[in-house]
Amino acid sequence: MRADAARAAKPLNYQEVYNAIAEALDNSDYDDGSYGPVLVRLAWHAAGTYDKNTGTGGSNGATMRFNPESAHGANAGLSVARDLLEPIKKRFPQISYSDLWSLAGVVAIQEMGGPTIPWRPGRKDADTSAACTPDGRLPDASQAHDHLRNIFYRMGFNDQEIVALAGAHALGRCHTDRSGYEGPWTFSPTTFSNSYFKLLLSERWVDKKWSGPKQAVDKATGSLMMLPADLALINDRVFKKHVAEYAKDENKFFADFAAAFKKLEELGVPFPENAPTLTFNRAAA
Ligand code: DDH
Repeated sequence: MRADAARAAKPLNYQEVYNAIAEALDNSDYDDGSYGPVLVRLAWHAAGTYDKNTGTGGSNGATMRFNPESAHGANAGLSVARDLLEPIKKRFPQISYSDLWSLAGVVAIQEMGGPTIPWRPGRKDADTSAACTPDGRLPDASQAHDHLRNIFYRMGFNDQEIVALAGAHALGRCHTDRSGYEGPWTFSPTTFSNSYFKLLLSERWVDKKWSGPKQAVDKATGSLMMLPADLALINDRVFKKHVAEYAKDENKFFADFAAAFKKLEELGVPFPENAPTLTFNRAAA
């Protein structure tokens, strides 16, 4: 048997795949020093296309490999994350792209100090672009609470889950050459924490003075940002109640985020009946 074939026949040890992704996260020349945030965004955009009424979209299929989905405006910049995972796909050819992308989200969150997220393998890749979802299924950052509810209710989430998931904006930043927006949400964009909720409530958010799209900056330093869709979480009574709860209680946020992110990653996935639920040890621990 050739070496490749022998490797392909061996059952996959997902903790080994986890460790390989964890090793690829740090790069001092990229953004804030980690590919973690953009991997989380890849996992979320692959899954967040789900429509519970038609059963279409979701992380199964990894249809963002294909045009037109790869070229949807919301997915600008995500080729960075897909390309980063390519050598890992080559090293572990048995894993599907759709499992690899969703596992990468789990790895990034855990390695950046977030909660343990139970994960199940079993996603299968689509062969052609025929399964690509139409543009417009992911949230539009310029819009407010009604839009958020329409988008996330379509996936099957409730108000509390919408707020918990938005806490991922503790991580990463906006790039003018991707979304058109600019800046990070928190002072520690490679650490998973409840800072996003704390800052939403503690800072004064004012319009950024620039020729770019409407966004807010913190009045005190001008170095942090909020999208109109972020501010919608404190301009709506029900959303704001959850923001306040998560700002006060990080453990509660971690528990609720882990549950909601697992649900997101599993939307519409026809797992084999015997698919085990796995949890992974942190490589950095
Ligand atoms: Fe987000 N997000 N997101 N987001 N997101 C952006 C970046 C990141 C919205 C818009 C943007 C979630 C929800 C929303 C992450 C995770 C998650 C950017 C900037 C925009 C714009 C992209 C760029 O310029 O590079 C909107 C709108 C919503 C919403 O309305 C709810 C959710 C649910 C998650 C999640 O992971 C569960 C992460 C991480 C980033 C940082 C990416 C990076 O490269 O850094």
